[in-house]
Amino acid sequence: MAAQAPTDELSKLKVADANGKPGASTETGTNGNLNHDSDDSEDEAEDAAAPAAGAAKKKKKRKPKKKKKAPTQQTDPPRVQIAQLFPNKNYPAGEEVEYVNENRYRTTNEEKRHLDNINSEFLTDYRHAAEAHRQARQWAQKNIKPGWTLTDIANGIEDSVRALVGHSGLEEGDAIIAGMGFPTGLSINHCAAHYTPNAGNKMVLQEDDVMKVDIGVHVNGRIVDSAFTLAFNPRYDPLLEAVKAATNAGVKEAGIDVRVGDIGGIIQEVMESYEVEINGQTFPVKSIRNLNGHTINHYSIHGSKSVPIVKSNDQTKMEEGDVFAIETFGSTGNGYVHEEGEVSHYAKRSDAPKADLRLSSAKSLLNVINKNFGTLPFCRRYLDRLGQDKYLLGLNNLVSNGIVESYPPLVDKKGSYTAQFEHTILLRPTVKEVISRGEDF
Ligand code: HZT
Ligand code: MN
Ligand code: MN
Repeated sequence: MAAQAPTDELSKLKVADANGKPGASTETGTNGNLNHDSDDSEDEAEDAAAPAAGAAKKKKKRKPKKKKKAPTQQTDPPRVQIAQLFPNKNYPAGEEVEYVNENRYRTTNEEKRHLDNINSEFLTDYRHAAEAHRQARQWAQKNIKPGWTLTDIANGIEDSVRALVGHSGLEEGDAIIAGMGFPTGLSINHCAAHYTPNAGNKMVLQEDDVMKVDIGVHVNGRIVDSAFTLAFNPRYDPLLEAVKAATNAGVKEAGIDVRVGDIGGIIQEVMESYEVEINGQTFPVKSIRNLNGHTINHYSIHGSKSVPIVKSNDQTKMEEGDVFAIETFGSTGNGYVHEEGEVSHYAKRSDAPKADLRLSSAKSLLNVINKNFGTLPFCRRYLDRLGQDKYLLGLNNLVSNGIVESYPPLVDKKGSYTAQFEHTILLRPTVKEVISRGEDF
């Protein structure tokens, strides 16, 4: 194994200028968060205003010359805060798509534009989280190779996310208000979702593996949920293409007043128009019928609406203001998953009962969960890094008492291969914004 561990040392190598939009850094800001490009014209203006010859000599108070600073660039691995790269909170927009049919009027409608404007903090936080997501996954796509351990992959991604959204006024007292939105999913082959390594996991990524990388980033509780699939053997290309096309079809179909069941039908139609040949055997690509997309609420990864990925008569409509994770899964197996294997993912239930806990380890663990995650999903590694140990009895007790929900790995039949692509979309009053869209997917 030519395992190349991710390094914590900041390489001198600079990557793409993050100040993507020309003019973004020229806007005047009031928050003191400007990129201080020194302004030499100030001195020239002083010269021009100098008293004419013969007048009493006035001692010039020259400001010391400031060095011209280049706009800050991202490092490799990414460790420069997104807030520093985009002064005045000018984070890049996602893909903005105009509504169609009866909702065409929304883009220019005065009232809808007003509603959009009063929601600007929501949008700023979402765009901030989405840019961190794009930069962390760019690192992942470039660096993850067969031979890496899943633990090194998870740490590489999570160290990036935390550095990108961390610090700089984003902490209120003790509460961290930006960071991982949920544990990084690293689900391989027949495992479709909710796998991340627990402590001591020595699993190594293999050349013929198909790995779903599902990353959650939140800023002030606005969670971007977006995933892609990595494979190194080109034989999986049609599988990955099927799922990418199916997700894009779902993203395209989504909109205000659209019925979620109709989206499922379109996703399935696109997904199941593909087949994939593996070792001389041809497999139809199936939509995994018991997995679906979902709404996202503030500090809560799953809201009350689902988006099926097979034909369904679910008449639930998408509405203005909804945030959806549009995710589709394709499989060479049964197209049906079940829970199996050691649990890594957990989350406190938002409707958690106020039980009087008998077990002191459960009581103290609940305090740790409340303080560090609230209702955001977490994994055992996140407890380990907080210095917690011997917490399993307490954790299982919280699950038994219905306070914490466990999310076991979701797997199709052994020997099968599954793929996933996922985007978070905002149904803004004026436009649909595919907030997690990048050049990659
Ligand atoms: C649960 C726990 C997590 C939400 C979907 C998902 C990853 O399968 C309604 C529909 C993170 C996310 C979730 F730690 N799940 N998206 N990305 N997993 S889900 C779900 O439980 S609830 C689908
Ligand atoms: Mn996800
Ligand atoms: Mn999701």
